[in-house]
Amino acid sequence: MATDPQVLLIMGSDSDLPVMREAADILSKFGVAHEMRISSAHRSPERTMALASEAAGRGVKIIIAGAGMAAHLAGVVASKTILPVIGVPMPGGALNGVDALYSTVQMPAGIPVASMAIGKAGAKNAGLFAVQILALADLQLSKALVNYRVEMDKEVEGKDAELQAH
Ligand code: RP5
Repeated sequence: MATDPQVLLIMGSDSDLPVMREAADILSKFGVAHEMRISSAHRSPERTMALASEAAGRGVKIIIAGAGMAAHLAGVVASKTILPVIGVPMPGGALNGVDALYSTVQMPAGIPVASMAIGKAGAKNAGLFAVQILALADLQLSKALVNYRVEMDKEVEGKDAELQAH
């Protein structure tokens, strides 16, 4: 993106991209400038730590980190920045994301990671959670979030009306 990113999305592998796009799509929908990067806590630890430690200086406000299996990415990123870090556990592998969920959510005291659900729902919520944090200091974003909820409510109502008609 041309504009300075407010949200930095880091994923451990390009295989995480289809899931992490859910977060990026939400950020695009709300007009939040973001940047997507691939960097692994295990395969490219120095690059990952540099991305995390340089983020605040680049104007980034929130980091979303998605990884699978022994998912240390969100925790490692959180250890190198005081920006809020939202973790997204990836599905797949022998344990289908439960390993990544535990790795992401079970942070020892002192270095928090806001862990979302496994997979696309978690990635989408990571995007929304980032927008909610930014909306604390942005009235336009908070209005857009209220509108998003109204639309969601209408959608459920529409589906219920359809069901009642049959
Ligand atoms: C993690 O290992 C990545 O985040 C990915 O979810 C998982 C598997 O990576 P690949 O073998 O598909 O590159 O580090």
